[in-house]
Amino acid sequence: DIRGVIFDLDGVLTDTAEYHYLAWQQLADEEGIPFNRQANEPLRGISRRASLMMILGNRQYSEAEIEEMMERKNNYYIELIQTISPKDLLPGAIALLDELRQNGIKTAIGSASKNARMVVERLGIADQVDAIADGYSVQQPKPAPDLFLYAANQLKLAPQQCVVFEDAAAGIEAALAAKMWTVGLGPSERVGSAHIVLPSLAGVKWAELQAKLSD
Ligand code: B16
Ligand code: MG
Repeated sequence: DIRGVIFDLDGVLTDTAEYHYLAWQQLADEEGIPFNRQANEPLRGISRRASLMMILGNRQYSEAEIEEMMERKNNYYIELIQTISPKDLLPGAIALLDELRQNGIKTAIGSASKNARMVVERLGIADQVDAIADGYSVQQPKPAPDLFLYAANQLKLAPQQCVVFEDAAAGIEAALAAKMWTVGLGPSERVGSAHIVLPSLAGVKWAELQAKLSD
């Protein structure tokens, strides 16, 4: 039986991807490194450090320079997310959170972001979830299963009792490695390895989904 749902944040409950992109673009421009929306695509769901490494390519920087750039990007990002409000929840998010609560299903956030807590608070859903696993919770980022296992542990559930909603390939990989059920949101080229693939949370009914997953 599925007893818990773990939501990725960026790309699932809200679309902070645009702000991550704008912040990386500003950093890349300042460093004179070619970067654009298309180059940003593979960064989806990837940790801050891994994202920077992909942007830098084989250019050589010291650890101190790398840390300074991560901090600079993060400052731009934090500035951009100050305007987030409940209207930035993606369609279907609140309805599903409500339905889960009514059905006694526990919920958690499983986000790679160190800013997840701030975003969750600004979205106004901090009281609607039972646990938050974020960029501070574990050492190994997605696609390692650690973050989702941490979230399940917070909910006091076994992995097999949890379903993960993810929009990123690395996130589906992480959830499958954790031996959890998976719902991929977005194109199947990206999340096709999930048990179920849906375009978004819009119109998702827990009762229907549960039936499909236990087939
Ligand atoms: P931060 P998610 C991820 O969030 C983002 O998708 C990814 O673009 C970002 O680099 C990563 O969090 C780390 O975020 O720099 O704020 O710690 O999709 O796992 O909710
Ligand atoms: Mg995501």
